Formats: sequence, structure tokens, C-alpha cells
Amino acid sequence: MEKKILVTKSSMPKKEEFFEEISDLWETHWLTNMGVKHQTLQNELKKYLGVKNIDLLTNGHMALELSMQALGLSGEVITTPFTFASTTHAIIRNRLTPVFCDVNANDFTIDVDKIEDLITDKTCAIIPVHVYGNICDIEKIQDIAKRHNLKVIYDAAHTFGVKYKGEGIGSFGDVSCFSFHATKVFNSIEGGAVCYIDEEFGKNIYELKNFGIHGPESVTAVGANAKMNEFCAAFGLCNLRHVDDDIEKRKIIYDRYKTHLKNIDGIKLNPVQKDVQPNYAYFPVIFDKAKFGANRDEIFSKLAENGIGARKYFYPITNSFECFKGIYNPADTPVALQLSLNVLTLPLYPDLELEDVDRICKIILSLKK
Ligand code: T4K
Repeated sequence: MEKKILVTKSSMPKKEEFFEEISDLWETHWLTNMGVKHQTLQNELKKYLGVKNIDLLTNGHMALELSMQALGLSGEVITTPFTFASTTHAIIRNRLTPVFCDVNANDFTIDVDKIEDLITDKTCAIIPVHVYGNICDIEKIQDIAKRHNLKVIYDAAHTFGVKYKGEGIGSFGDVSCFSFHATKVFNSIEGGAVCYIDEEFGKNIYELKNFGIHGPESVTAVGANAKMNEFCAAFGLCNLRHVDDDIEKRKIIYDRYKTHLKNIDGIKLNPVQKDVQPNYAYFPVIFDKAKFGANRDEIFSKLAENGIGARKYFYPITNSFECFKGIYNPADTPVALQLSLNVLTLPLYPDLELEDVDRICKIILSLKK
């Protein structure tokens, strides 16, 4: 039996490093509610991500949900369905109406040439996704948002540490929402953050993540509980010390995949984006059955038979979820629909061995006709 390889494997600090980091919690008994670890991680991340303002939350999903609430959005929101459930759910849970824009076939982010046709007098925001760590067309989105007076919230769950023209990706738009989930380039077990420009937004989100409590005897909003606890923050502090090494290791694996899979008829790889410092978060591959000879599902099954857990990120697209049956039409976003049927995300994590990458590629290429 071959060893099992999953799509990712959480980065973890050495046990001793984590134990050392958490040991003072047994003295303070301060376990959550914006303690010292939370504040320290927040300061460290502000520097690392190169952003003006940041606030930590329990996860990337609550970052999205509470950002929409903190901006006081109402009406329609333009977004894409080629994403994780979280992006669309956060919109709907805010009682906003998602209006699905297609993605472009090159880097899988929102097709900026299709946004303006979707704007109505009810549109209040654009919520694009930097999918797989590929960044959206920030300049065009900014221009559209400015001309139509719309807010921009980036779903930056995949873009930890990514830079555009030397600037941290969290500096763009009104808000950028990061995920520090166990499966991400940087993790705090569960965790997330909002990066933002407007100080007023910062005050709102700080209160919303703590039930909307404004002061000891004053509750001014219907908030949630989305505070990062001290153990998660401590885990994050440890992982942050090693994240640059992790990204370096990811790059080596990423390049190895590319050596095997580039220039193969019927395989499209993730693009290299101009002016972007990437984080090598995911290795998506798009298969074209007509040229490759096997389709995505056949390749997925063959890999699974060999103990390799590639994933169909992102299939199904969110506007075709069962919970939205009869409400949205996935045919309205044909590029996203096609991608979702043909994409496979291959295993990628810092300690994946190069010989495993070779084996995965050999299995894939054995299906080429
Ligand atoms: N926006 C976007 C665009 C996102 O992709 C996400 C999350 C969010 C927003 C919301 O952020 P969070 O609220 O999650 O912070 C996973 C993650 O749970 C999810 O965070 C992530 N996106 C999504 C793309 O992937 P699943 O359902 O695929 O997870 P699961 O449990 O199948 O895990 C995948 C693999 O990861 C496993 O095969 C092995 C490995 N793994 C998993 C866990 C849970 C580990 O090595 N350690 C672990 O603890 O969603």
C-alpha cells in the first residue's frame, strides 16, 4: 500500500516551541478576549503583512461576515461563484443579494470586463476573491468602485504574504479578509483577520467580534463572538516565525510540479502574474479532456486509487449548491462552471517530498493519450 498524501498538511511549530509560548498562560489564566498573545500576534502580523490596520478574528469566514456588517451594507453585492462556500454564505447570512459575475479563464479571478453590466441602483459592494493566491485586477476594480461609489471587500483567504508592486495585498480595497485556517499557508489552527483603511470600520469590527459590546454597560450593535483565543494566537506566533521558510519550501515543490506538467497538451497551469510576489498556496491544474485524453474525474480517481487526495477546489461552484436550487443559475457564469468541472488541486505543503511530486505527476501523465 502506497503512503497516503492529502491535498495539504497543516504547518505546526515544534512542540517545545509551542509549549514555551503558552507556558505563561498557566500564570495569567487569561485565555481569550484580546489577551497579550492576541495583541502580540496582531502587531507582528501588521508588520509582516505590511498593512495600515488589522484586527484578528476566529476565522476567515467571520472576517467576511462581520466586515459586511461593519460597513453597513445593504442591497446587492457583486461577487464570483468560483470560491469556497464561505464567500457566498457570508453575503447571504448578511441578508445581502449576491449577483454572480463570471471569472476570467486566465487567472480565475473576477472578470473585470463583466462587472459594470451587473451594477444596478441597489449595488453596494464588490466582493472579489484572490483565488488560489492569484490576485484580482486591483486597479480596474478600484476604478469601477470609485466611479460607482461601491465598497470593495477582498476575500484574501488564499493570499497570506502575497505582495503586489511591493505592497502587502491586504492594503487594497476597503477591507481584505484573511484566513489562518489549519489548511492555509499561515495558520493559527483556526483564525482570520481583517485589514482595513478606515478607523471607523476598525472600531465597528472590534465591537462586532465581541457581541457588539461598546462599554461595560453599553451594547450598541447585534454582534457575534469572533474573538481569537490565546492558544490560537500563540500557535500563530510560533508559525509566523517559520512562514518564510515554508513559502520557500512551497516554491521548490511548485517548481517541481511545473517541470513535469508544463507544455503538456491538455494541461493548463496557474499563471505567473506580473508584479506579484506569490505565496504558492495551491497548485491548481485545468484538464482539457479533448486534448489530454482523460478528464478531471478520471484523473482524480486514479490518484485516489494510489492514495493521493487531490481536491476539486472549487467544485461545485457556489451558485449551483443544493441550498440555492432554483435561485441562481450556474449557466450565467459559464467560465466558472467549466473551470469547476475541469480543475484539480494537487497536494502542496512544505514538507511534501519531491519524490512524491514526481510520483503524482507520473500517475497523471500515465493517463495522457
Ligand atoms: N474564503 C475562501 C476563498 C476560502 O477558501 C476559505 C476557506 C474561507 C473564505 C473561509 O476561511 P475559514 O473560515 O476556513 O478560515 C478547507 C478549509 O477548511 C477552509 O478553510 C478552506 N477555505 C478550504 C479551501 O479548504 P475542506 O472542507 O476542504 O477541509 P478538509 O477538512 O477537507 O481539509 C483539507 C485537507 O487539509 C485534509 O485533506 C488534510 C488537511 N488538513 C485538514 C485539517 C482540518 C490538515 O492537515 N489539518 C487539519 O487540521 O475546507
